[in-house]
Amino acid sequence: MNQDIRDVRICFVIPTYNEALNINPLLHRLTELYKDPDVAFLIVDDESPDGTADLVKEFMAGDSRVRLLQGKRRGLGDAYVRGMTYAIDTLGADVIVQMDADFSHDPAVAGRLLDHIAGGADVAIGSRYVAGGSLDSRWHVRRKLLSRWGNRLARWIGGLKGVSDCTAGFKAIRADKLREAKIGSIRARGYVFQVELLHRLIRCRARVVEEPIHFRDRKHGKTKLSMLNMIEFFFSILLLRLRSHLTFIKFSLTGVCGVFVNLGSFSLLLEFGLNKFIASPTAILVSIISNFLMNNHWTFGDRVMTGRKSVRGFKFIIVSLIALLLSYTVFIILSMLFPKVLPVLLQAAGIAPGALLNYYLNSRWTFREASREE
Ligand SMILES: Nc1nc2c(ncn2[C@@H]2O[C@H](COP(=O)(O)OP(=O)(O)OP(=O)(O)O)[C@@H](O)[C@H]2O)c(=O)[nH]1
Ligand SMILES: [Mg+2]
Repeated sequence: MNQDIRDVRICFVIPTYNEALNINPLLHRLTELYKDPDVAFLIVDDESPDGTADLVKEFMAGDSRVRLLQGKRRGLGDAYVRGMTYAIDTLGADVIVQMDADFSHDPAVAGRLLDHIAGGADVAIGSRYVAGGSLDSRWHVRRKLLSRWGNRLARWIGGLKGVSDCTAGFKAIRADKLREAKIGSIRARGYVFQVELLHRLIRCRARVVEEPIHFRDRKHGKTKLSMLNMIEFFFSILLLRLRSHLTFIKFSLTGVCGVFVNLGSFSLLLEFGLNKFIASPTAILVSIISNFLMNNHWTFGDRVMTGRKSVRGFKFIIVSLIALLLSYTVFIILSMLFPKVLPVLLQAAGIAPGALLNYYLNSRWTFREASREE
């Protein structure tokens, strides 16, 4: 293990469910390999009926670096969220190593993952699908196909094109990136947790590297992969994809609301006897302000943004003017090219590119995410 990584607090987070046959040999191996007093080993056990937790407690008596977090069984994802949050907030971990308890992940390889972190990576994946990586030949062909296709789906539908092993459960991750990725809000229960976590980390511009590993079949015990997990996997990946379009849908809905706010306030101002030439720009201004507030708090509300709200408001107005200019230019050009076409159709044709540019600039500039500002 690289010297630089020894100055940081490392915490292995290992979820267990009925791993009584594996846990002791695993803890022996890990504590032997990683002797530094700043390394902790957190076992997250969910009331395993086979007494896994009791074995961990026995081990803890001889090595205070081993910790146990117990909870109700709500799936692998939930166990990881609890474990990682505890490791960061309570144990003060700077780097998390996540791995299975069944020896599928070779404890010695964790050192190589940590070397990548010391070298500047935010996430180091123990990868089965990069050159040099491999799967246990004893794995049933059905299991191999499931894993391969699960990965392909995650890459294509989930939008994780740059990563070869998107479902890997063996990773070293910097704690500050996990915080930035707001892992506490991950709701994925089963194995799809790995995909959602990676998706969030990549959105936070995490530097990801992949280290080839040989993935061994579990040493003892039974798999917990269920049909329900597979169904959850498929739908969650679709949702991940939809979520990136969701921002655009919210932006469009905000635009539609803006039209109603504009016309509503225009009529109201006329009711109060205001001159229509003053009521019109006032109504436009009111709709720009309401659009800005909706976008700031709702459309892009889940983004972490730095900078003052007033500055964002100013940028929003500039973007609105640029989009207006584009719409108007398209309208003029089309009016010259097709003088006989109904003006309302030409006006509608102008709105489309204006709205797209409006979204693009607001998303990339006005409401830009803090992590994208380097
Ligand atoms: N705490 C907790 N751990 C779990 C849960 N489900 C699985 N695990 C643990 O998560 C790790 C991965 O689960 P596995 O059953 O090995 O899943 P897998 O590696 O895809 O499948 P096999 O190795 O073929 O059994 C193991 O250490 C399990 O004990 C759970 O609901 N809660
Ligand atoms: Mg396993």
